[in-house]
Amino acid sequence: MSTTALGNHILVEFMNCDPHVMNDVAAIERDMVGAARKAEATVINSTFHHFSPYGVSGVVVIQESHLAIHTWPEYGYAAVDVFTCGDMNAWIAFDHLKECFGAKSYSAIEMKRGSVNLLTRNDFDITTAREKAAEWRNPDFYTRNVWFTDKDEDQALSLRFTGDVFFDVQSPFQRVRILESTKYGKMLALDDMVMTTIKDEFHYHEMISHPSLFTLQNAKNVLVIGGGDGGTVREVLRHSNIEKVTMVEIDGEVIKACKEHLPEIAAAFDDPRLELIVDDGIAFVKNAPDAVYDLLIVDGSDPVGPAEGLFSVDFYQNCYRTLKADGILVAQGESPKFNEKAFAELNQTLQSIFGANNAPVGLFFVPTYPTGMWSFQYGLKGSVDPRKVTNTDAIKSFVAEKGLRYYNEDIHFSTFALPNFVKQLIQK
Ligand code: SPD
Repeated sequence: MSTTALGNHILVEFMNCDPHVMNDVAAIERDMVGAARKAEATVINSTFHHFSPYGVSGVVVIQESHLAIHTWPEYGYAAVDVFTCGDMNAWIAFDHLKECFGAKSYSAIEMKRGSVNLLTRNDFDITTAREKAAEWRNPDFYTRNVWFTDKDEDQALSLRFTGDVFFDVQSPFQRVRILESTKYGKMLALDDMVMTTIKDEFHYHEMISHPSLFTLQNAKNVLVIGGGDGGTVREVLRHSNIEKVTMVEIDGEVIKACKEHLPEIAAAFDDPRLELIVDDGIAFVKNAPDAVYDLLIVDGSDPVGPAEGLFSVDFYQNCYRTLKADGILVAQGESPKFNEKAFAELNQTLQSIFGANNAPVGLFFVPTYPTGMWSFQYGLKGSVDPRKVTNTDAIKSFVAEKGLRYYNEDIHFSTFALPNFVKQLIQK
């Protein structure tokens, strides 16, 4: 590729093609993606549409730019363009498509795009660009089809969002964003993972806190690691017996974003019983004294990036040490369907530290997490066990008085009922 142009664009007319192929959206998508791969492009995504009664349009987005097509089967014709940058050879894609489409004739022109001699290079400042994007609001006359996708290599959960970005900051730890999803309202995303949304956050925050607090009955001193959105401490502080909550969140940008844009979740940061520390939770627990906490909650994100250490044996050994004799640990336990390995390994860790019968798992549902099925995993240091509570009347009146929307006395027990495949994942 010449360094005098940014890109190379070939515009192709394929004529006298097989009309059936020209009307077969699946075959055309396969051939276009195949052409990109044959030319050693990195395929990012493809979108193809079949028109009624005939005609296909589609685009393959590649790391090196794009391939696009529009077909008129009734004329056996396809208009194709291949835009490339870097070392990719667009003519390899051309040859592949000519063969796949059975084109008996064709014409093509090649253009260099973005003549470097005519352009001035700017220093591109990503922070300014993101600030500008965050200021932009949809004036309502654009129809958007923008999706936020939380995924691994094989599965995903996508939420449509308005395109409005309220906060977008690359912190030293992760990309922190507040976006607006159409169904679930504003949401916090860390890197490309959904953390919480306005409309379903209560599933998570009620279930991370109330089952263990009703088990302990009179917890006074609580440590929360992570939980920067504030939802967990909001729920813990609903209990009048709590005297002190220490919350240690590594990323101050998460707290800032949620205070500004998710005030319904970040609702208890001003409670005088809360001590908020912006620091590394793993180091905090390592240096914490022995036997001081009634309850230790690990409200971390997934085991990539800054939360990776929240899944280590070392960390949970320190959690065990700093709990009181009858103390309880509750940790964000991942999904037995989305992340079986992390789910099972965490349980093995907890079993090895707290004992095989002292590491129960509670399942609950979060519609905005991949697969919807999520877990909290417990470590019971003493004999106090959430599966054996008897104070259901206290739960009932608390639920009614506080207007809880997920947790109740039935859910308290049913969360610990596990499908067989989950039991197998965590067998002793
Ligand atoms: N994949 C999502 C894992 C959830 C992690 N914590 C969410 C924070 C809510 N306080």
